[in-house]
Amino acid sequence: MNSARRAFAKALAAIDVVIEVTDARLPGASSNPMIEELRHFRNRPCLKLLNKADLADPKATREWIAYYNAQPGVRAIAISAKHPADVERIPVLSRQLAPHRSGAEKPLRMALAGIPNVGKSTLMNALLKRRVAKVGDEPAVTKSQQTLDLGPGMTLTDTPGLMWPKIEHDADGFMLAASHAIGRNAVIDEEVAVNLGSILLARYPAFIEVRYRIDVTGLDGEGLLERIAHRRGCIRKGGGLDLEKAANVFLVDYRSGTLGRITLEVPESRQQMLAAAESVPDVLS
Ligand SMILES: Nc1nc2c(ncn2[C@@H]2O[C@H](COP(=O)(O)OP(=O)(O)OP(=O)(O)O)[C@@H](O)[C@H]2O)c(=O)[nH]1
Ligand SMILES: [Mg+2]
Repeated sequence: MNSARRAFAKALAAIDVVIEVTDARLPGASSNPMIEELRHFRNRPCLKLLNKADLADPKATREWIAYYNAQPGVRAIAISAKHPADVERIPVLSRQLAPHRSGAEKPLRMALAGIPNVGKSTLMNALLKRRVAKVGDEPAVTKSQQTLDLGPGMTLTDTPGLMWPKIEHDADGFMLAASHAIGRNAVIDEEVAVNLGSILLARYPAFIEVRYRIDVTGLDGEGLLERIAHRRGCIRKGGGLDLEKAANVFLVDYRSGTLGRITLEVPESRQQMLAAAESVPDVLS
C-alpha cells in the first residue's frame, strides 16, 4: 500500500481533477483523509462521487450531497457506476472544474482515486465503454495505475485502492469491513456483523423484521445475530449456534442490497461520532 500511496502522490502532479470515489452507504468513513490532504497540497479540485447510490438510502444520500457541496473546491454527485446516464455526467462536470484545460495541447487529466472496492475500475470501464480494468467484490483488485485516453483531449487514470495507515475510529473500521473495503483476514466477521446489527437496529429496524421475520424489540447486535442463526438453521455439529455462519448470511444480505437501501451514517451522526471521540481523554482512547 505504501508504494501505491507514493505513486498516487507523484501522479497527482500531472492530474487536473481528482475524481474521488466513495461508497454512498458510508460516505464519511469511505473518504480517505490522505487523498484530501494530497489534493489540497497540490491545490486540485475534487469531483466527489458517492457511488453505489443504488444500494444507499436516497434521503441520506441527499443529505451527504448537500454537505459536500457546501465545501470549497468540491462538487459532489451521487451515481451508480452501473447506470450509463450517471456515468456520462462525469467528464462534463470534470471539465467545469478545470476549464483552463482544453484541446490536444492541454488535455484534461482526470484520476479516479479512493479506498478499495468502491467501484473505481467499474467506473473506468463504464467511462471507456469497454473492459479495460479488472473488477471484483473484494478489496485490492487493481494493483497498479493505468492511464488511457477518454475521447479527444481527455485522459483518465485508474488507481489501486488506497487505505490510510491507521483507521482512527473503530466505528469506521466496522463500517468499512461491513462494506468490504477491508479484506476478510483483517477483521472478524462475527464482530463486524454484531456492529452492523446494532446500526441497522437503530436506523432500519423494519428492514430486519421483514427479511428475517423476527420481532426486534429489545434486541441488540449480539441478540440479533443469534436470532438470525436460529432462523437460518446455523447450527454447529455439536449443537450450538454457528454465529460465524449467521454473520456471513447477514453480511451477504447487507452487501448485496437484499435487506434494502441502507446508509450506515449521515452527516449529523458522523459529527456526533467525531465529537464523542474527541471528548475522550487521551489516556482512555
Ligand atoms: N450495486 C453496485 N455495485 C457496484 C457499483 N460500482 C461497483 N460495484 C461493484 O463493486 C465491486 C467493486 O468494484 P471495483 O470496480 O472492482 O472497485 P475498485 O474501487 O476498483 O476496487 P479496488 O481495485 O480493489 O480498489 C464490484 O463487485 C462491482 O460490481 C455500483 O454503482 N452499484
Ligand atoms: Mg480497481
